[in-house]
Amino acid sequence: MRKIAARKIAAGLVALSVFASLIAAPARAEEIKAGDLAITQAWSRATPNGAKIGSGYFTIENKGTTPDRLVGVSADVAGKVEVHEMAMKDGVMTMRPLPEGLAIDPGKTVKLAPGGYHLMMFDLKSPLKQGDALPVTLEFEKAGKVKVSLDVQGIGAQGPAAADGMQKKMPDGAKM
Ligand SMILES: [Cu+2]
Repeated sequence: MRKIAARKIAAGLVALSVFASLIAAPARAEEIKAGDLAITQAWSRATPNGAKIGSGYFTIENKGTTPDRLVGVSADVAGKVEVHEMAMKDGVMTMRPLPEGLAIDPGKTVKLAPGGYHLMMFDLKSPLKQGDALPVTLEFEKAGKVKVSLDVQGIGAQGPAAADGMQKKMPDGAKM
């Protein structure tokens, strides 16, 4: 009797966490739509005074049936913005700009996050401050120019504010 009840609860929790992971991203962040693209969880990290380089992250979902491509980024606060990828090379983490831009295939979600794809802002004119909404313009091959604002988190942040708690809770819940 006890066992059955425990199993039912466990099954319920699994269903709940699966459901939570499905709805977490769109429900918790502002979604910006541009044609078939939906951009969510746009965030950045505060920079120390005098720093000339900042980073930016967001998630792009292509809900359409044709591929698109992020080909350029600009921000008033930065002299230049590049889309970078990080990769292990001979045991060393390196990063490099994507010469062809970042492909967003139909039906796919591409996430820019620490340790992976990211925006790199050069020649910052002023430090990025926690709590700021930093406007950047993304340029897509098909969807055109899209303005998004990056939610500036603390200097050591590893994710957008709303998703932070989820990332900590999800792995445990998902294993049940
Ligand atoms: Cu970089």
